[in-house]
Amino acid sequence: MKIIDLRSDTVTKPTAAMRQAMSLAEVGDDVYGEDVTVNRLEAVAAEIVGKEAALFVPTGSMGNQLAIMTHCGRGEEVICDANAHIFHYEMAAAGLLSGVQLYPLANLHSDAGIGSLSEYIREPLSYLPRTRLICLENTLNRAGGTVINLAQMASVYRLAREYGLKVHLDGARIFNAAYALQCEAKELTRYCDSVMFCLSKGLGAPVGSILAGSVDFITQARRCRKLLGGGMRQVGVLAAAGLVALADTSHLLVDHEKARRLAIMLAQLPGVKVDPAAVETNILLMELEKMPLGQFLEESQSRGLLAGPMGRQMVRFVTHCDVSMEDVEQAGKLIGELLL
Ligand code: TLP
Repeated sequence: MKIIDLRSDTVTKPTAAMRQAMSLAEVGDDVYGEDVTVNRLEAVAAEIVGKEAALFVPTGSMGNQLAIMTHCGRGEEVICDANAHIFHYEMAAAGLLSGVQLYPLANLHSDAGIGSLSEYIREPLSYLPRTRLICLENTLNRAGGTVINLAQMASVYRLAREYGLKVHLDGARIFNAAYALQCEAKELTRYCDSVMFCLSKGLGAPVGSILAGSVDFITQARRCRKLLGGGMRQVGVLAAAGLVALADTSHLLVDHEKARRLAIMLAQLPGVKVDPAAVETNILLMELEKMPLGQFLEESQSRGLLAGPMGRQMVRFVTHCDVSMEDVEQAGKLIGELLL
């Protein structure tokens, strides 16, 4: 049975071009700074997001945690959206590794949320924690891959500057955001001090993410990466795939069309709620009105369709380059049959 895997864009496999580049990659010991392929990837990545320097890290989670560890001191506070990946899916690492407290705000990623953000920045009183960092996520995974626009990012950055805070952008899917906004990734990352983006999601590389920022920031983050056991030696074999991934990101736009197509199909079905207008990128959330989530996921799996849970009654579908438009239409049909 053919499997249509819409659990995540993390399931994408390296292309033939990536595998070839990996097999030919020139490598060296990256802890000594001698892996020329890693050095090239870091230079290219820094340029793409308009930052002075970049660091190749094994995962997006490590990139985010290095940013928190580098920007913050113990006992300080990080404001984030209540849907943020760093809050839900990073194993409480911010508290565990950096000794910071997350302050998750409902709907931070909205005009209203940004409008009231200053209320949550701590006053400089001796008995309060110190706010140090605002973490944004574009696209916001848990909200269904939604996008915050340039004006919203600019407002947060301006406010952060006013209060002497730093801004970190979890841009795991920054290129999806940029395509949705019809701008360059660089335009978005102007409004943050550091950014993490993933090579191993919709871009299809097998492993790896990038953390970018100022030279000083990356120098310190590199020390923290070693501290966490992330010094990776001859890792040019992986960086080579990352370079191929960054050479052409335009297929992400097609992924957005696939998600919209699926949303339109699902919106017509009984027993579920889907808002096609809410689908801005490659992630689509479907609310089950009657069927228990576990039952839906089991029955769709038995028909060859994999999806993921998001909360208690929400199913997440993520489109990517390893599923075709036909696969997506087939998925829509299968779900229609399952819900009958
Ligand atoms: N997201 C994964 C799961 O962890 C939920 C997925 O399937 O979407 N930031 C964002 C916004 C992410 O979506 C993810 C991964 C990460 C960071 C972490 O990246 P990795 O998995 O490389 O640690």
